[in-house]
Amino acid sequence: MTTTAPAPSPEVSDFLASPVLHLIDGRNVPSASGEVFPTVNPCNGETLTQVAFGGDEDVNRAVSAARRALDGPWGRMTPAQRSKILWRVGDLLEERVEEFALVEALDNGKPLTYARLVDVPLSADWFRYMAGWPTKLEGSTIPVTSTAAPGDYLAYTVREPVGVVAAIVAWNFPLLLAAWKLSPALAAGNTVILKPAEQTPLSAALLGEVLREAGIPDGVVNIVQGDGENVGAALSAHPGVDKVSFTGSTEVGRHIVGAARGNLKKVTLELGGKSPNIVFGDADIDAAIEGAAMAIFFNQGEACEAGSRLFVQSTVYDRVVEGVAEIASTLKVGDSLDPDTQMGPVVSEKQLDTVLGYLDSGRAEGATAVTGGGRKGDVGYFVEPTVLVDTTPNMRVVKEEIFGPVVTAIPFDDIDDIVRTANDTEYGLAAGIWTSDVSKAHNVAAGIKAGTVWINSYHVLDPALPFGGYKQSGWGREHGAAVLDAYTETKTVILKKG
Ligand code: TXE
Repeated sequence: MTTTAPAPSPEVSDFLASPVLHLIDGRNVPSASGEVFPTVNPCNGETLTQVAFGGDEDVNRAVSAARRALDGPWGRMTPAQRSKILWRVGDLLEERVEEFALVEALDNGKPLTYARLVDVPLSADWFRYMAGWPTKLEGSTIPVTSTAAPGDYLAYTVREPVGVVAAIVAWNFPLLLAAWKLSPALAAGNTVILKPAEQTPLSAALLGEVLREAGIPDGVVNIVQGDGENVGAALSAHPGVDKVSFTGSTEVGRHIVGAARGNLKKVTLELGGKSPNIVFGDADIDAAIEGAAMAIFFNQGEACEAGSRLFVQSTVYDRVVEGVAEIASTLKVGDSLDPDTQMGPVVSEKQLDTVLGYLDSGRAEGATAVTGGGRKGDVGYFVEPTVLVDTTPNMRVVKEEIFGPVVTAIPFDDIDDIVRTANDTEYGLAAGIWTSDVSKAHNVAAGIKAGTVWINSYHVLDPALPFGGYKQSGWGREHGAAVLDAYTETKTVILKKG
């Protein structure tokens, strides 16, 4: 694949010139074992730099540092002081937007243009939104009325941090997912060990610099790099960790729940999806076509809420499929640093094999690719934006999360049937509805079993809006006021009055 990509900036070249270390107790340190692993640019498979490969000892040190920091200056800070620091993190991210965007694009493969417009500014938004919460975590005064507790009582609740939080994140939005975990955890006064995905360790290391510069005390945020089998599993099972907040596959979510049983640590999970995107005949069809394409092809289809099952009312099916296929075939797929690129490669060779495996299985089971259907080029991990038709409900491409730029387009006639079909999945993260009939929109939204339903829009995420999954798409909600419940314990205090 040809590229007109610019060379990385001097700051980023300097950053990549030495191995990326862990951040433990305020210091950048190598692994206790001295081991490193490479992180590669998915546009060409070349190594970007080496990264410390964490193990048990690094995890133990990070957990001890986080435990100590709970009772240190962080625990003694006023909520207003914590607010200021979180706001400053947002400012610093914005100041260094170019550097963060470049690192994210190189490491993940997403277009630099989108990293600059979406990943970095949204991460700043999250820190700023959450900066408002420390001063608003209130308890309440509650009347005691039980017949078993005669007497005059004063009872009230206070919100306290859960304690030491392990934040284990995926590789599709490395910086943003870290912001989704860190900003509410810190707003609520917790300390954190962040484990970035091994495919995309870089932006977290830069975030570590920003957090320290903003005034986060030593040990409050620790970053342990490495893989899931070693670092992720050790954190999930660690008796010194009070809570795990995870974003990743449903399969690993199950492992984490199992590992967390030892000390019954709190667990919240943001997992996979196979979200329905439903276009009715009365929709603004041009907007629906564009929305349906963006719902699946944004971020190479590597989005947990991607609209990967496109249901279209029969009356407009041909037009919508043709329109989405037209967009797919004209999307500029290329090097993440090329300013014209609209879609980059998938994140890794493993992910490329997974997506190509699904395309093979779809073909073998009788599906047809209207456009795309294979790998693009032979350098890097590029996949053609693909629209599949002639599917049946039991095909793997219809049932399983592909996590690549592949959509199945399926016709429907009846509104009751479509709600049933849309819900015929083990997932329940998100859904889209395209119609100009307001009653229909709300009726269908009421019937859909998913944590987020977009009407005449898609992928709209906001720090104030709860986000999370029904069914096997997760436990708990992130963002908004809802996420603070997941990062606080409520203590009830009861005083018998004199
Ligand atoms: O994710 P993993 P993978 C889905 C998507 C994708 C599939 C596989 O369908 O094709 O998952 O991706 C850490 N204990 N999603 O294998 O393994 C790991 O190191 C503790 C959807 O890359 O779930 C990384 O930091 N942690 C998803 C994180 O889990 C473990 C986004 C996620 O990696 C661990 C990503 C273990 N035993 C993939 N094993 C979404 N919800 O958006 C791994 N990890």
